[in-house]
Amino acid sequence: MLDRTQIPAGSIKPDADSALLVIDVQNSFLPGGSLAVKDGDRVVPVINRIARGFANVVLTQDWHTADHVSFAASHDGKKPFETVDLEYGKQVLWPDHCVQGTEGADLSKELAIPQAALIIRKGFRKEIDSYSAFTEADGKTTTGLAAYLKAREVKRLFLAGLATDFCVAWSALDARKAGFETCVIEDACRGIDTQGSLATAWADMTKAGVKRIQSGDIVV
Ligand code: VGL
Ligand code: ZN
Repeated sequence: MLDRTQIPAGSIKPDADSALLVIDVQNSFLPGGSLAVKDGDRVVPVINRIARGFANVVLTQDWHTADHVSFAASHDGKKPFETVDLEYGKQVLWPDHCVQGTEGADLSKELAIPQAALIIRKGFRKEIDSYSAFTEADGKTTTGLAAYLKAREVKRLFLAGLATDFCVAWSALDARKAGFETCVIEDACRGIDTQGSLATAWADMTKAGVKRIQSGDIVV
């Protein structure tokens, strides 16, 4: 049985209908950051290399208030990686991260994608998180990204960044819901992997028709 390796290396050529979405490559998620993703910095050279093949690039930035509902510190007696039930569903609680205007929220200085045309900030309202670049955690408030991409006649999305099992996966699932062909570039992402989240995310993405590719599959 063939698996994703059936896509020959170097066989995908980004075209005018393609866009690269670079998710949350921010200091808080990089080594030394408050919610450091293991080997998170390793995605940066991979992303910089493939980005050269894309005319359309959108960056995202997790952008929380200092007292954000997704922070464990905002809930008495709760610790990071525990969960709470909120109006919009189950919320994993995190260490404070990506606070608006702080260094942790800055994009990595090592990212080299000068042609990036748009930065989408998300999770900027105190009461509601947004892992997804498309729709906030209430499942209905839009960031406007799908409409932007459709207005630009983008049909095919490639996702890279942090973290595979949260903001990348939720963005990829919403991209499918919005009707985009969606590829996640596995080696251009790293996961947090709490309570089985990485395996669950890949299972959900596969079921939704998200393609799992490697950076070497892309012609740049
Ligand atoms: C993320 C946890 C909390 C992410 C953002 O970028 O994947 N994860 N906020
Ligand atoms: Zn966050």
